[in-house]
This record gives sequence, structure tokens and C-alpha cells, in this order.
Amino acid sequence: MISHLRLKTTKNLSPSINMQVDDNGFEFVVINHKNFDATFSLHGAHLIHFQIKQQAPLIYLSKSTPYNHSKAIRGGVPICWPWFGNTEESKSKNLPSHGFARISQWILSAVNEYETGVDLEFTLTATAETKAIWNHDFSLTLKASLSDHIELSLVTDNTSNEDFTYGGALHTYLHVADSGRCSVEGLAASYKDSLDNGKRKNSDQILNINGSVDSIYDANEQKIVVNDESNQRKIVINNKGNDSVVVWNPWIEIAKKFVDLPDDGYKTMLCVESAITAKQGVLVKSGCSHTLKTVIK
Ligand code: TA6
Repeated sequence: MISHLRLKTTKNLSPSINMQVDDNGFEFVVINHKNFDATFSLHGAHLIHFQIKQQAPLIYLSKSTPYNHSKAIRGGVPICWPWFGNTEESKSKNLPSHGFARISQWILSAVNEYETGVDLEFTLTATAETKAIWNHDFSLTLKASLSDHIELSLVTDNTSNEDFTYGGALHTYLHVADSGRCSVEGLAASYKDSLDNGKRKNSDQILNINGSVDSIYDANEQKIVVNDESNQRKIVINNKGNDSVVVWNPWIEIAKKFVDLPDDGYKTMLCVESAITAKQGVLVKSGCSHTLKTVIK
């Protein structure tokens, strides 16, 4: 829900889409389509709200998250790029967790509205600031298609003269009625447990959420099904271009450590992420591109 945000319209882009800002000039793209409502922030090209009319929100957003350009918004679908989590290099240089894309100001580069939905494109290109952190020329495009489902494609274009590798994630925070009454099917048979030094473990056929979980599953071709039991719905996720699927819920004790997450926030969120977590990342040759995608219904 974003009703707690006090926004005012600055520009109408199409019948259902307008630009809005908060009291600090933080910019949002707000979509009020006849079938659904959605909101992106230009900060991070960050989908922070998606709700089909007469249904519960599909995306979780923390009511405690700040909206400022130095921090990532907690919730929504953060774009983690060009690395996942913290790498040896990012830690040694005290660089932001999950890369800089989600704390950068993107440009809304295309808007298209039609009977059943909307298509939006956001772009981020290399600057002196980004090259000081990650010394490559690139063009990053988020292609969002919203209708009765969410389709997000993150296209990495290598516009430099040399090859590069990248990691990251479409770090989706699903909204669920009660995470303790959720289960996840379709995950790979093996995962690395980030709560146990990344130890590789065999997984159960069905993952029941009943405590802190931070697991990196190998990607497989299967669809992932989240049984959001208390909402009496199943959320279906299909990913492409990922090498892993990350499932995260901080649960009670870890949630308390996040100032931008209410202490009970863990109850109504569950992260299921389309991710590239392999140490070597994905190679994008000079002049080529790679797409990381997630479809959520
Ligand atoms: O995707 C899971 C994870 O890497 C967790 O380990 C936790 O750190 C989470 O992301 C949130 O990271 P953030 O940098 O957004 O606080």
C-alpha cells in the first residue's frame, strides 16, 4: 500500500500514468489502470507497489522505509546490480550491498498504455560516479510490463570495448498474509544456506516458512509456486537468465535489526528472487547484452 505516502501529481503521462513527487521531491511513476494499481520510484527504477483490483497487494513495501537517494527502498523489487550481496571487492572498497543500481536515479525512457496494461522502460547509463565504483561503460534497461501479472526484464548492454561480468538480482519482496503459513514449491533439490556459512544442503520438496531463511537455490526450469495460504492464493514465479533463486525471510530476531523494516514486517513479506549469485557472474562480451527476467502472477 502506498496510501501513507503524501504524493502530488506533477505530470500526466497517459490516461492511467502520471509522475508524482513527495514533499522532498522524490519522484514516482504512479499507475492507476482500470484493472490494477502500481507505483515505481525513479530512484532505483524500483517497483514498490502492485495490486490487482479487489485483490491483496502482490508486492510488499515496508512502511518504515526511508525515501532518500542514499538508501535503497525496503521492499518492492530492488534491482541489485552489478553484484549480489557483498563481494570480496565490494567489501574491501566499502561499496553498497547489492550494487549501486538500486540507489541510482534512473530515467523513465518509454511509456505505453493499452487496454489490458502498461509497458514502461527505465534506463541507467554509466557516469563518472558509477565508473569510479565499477569501471565499465554500460546501459541498463528495466522493461516492465504490468497487466494481470508483473513482468520485469533487466537488460544489461555492454557498451564498453572490453568484456565484463556482472551479478545481481530482481530482489522481489512478495506481500503475503502470513509468512508463517506460506510454503514454496518448485525450488531446486540443492541450495546454499547463507545462514550456515553458505553450506550446501539438500532441500525438501516443499519449503515451509517457519523461521529465518536465507537460501540460494540452484536455478531450474521449473515454475516456483508460493502458497500464500492465508490469502487463499498461489503466487507463480517464472525466471529467466538467472543462475539461482534466493529465498529470504529475516523472521523475528533478524527483522529487529533492520531500522527500515517494522519488527513485525517479516510476517507479511517473503523474498523470492531471480538472481545471479555465482562468484564468476555472467559474462557479457563487448557490444553484447544479457537479460535477467522475472514474471510474477
Ligand atoms: O537476498 C537475501 C539477502 O542477500 C539477505 O542476505 C539480506 O542481506 C537481504 O538480501 C537484504 O539485503 P539489503 O542489502 O537489502 O539489506
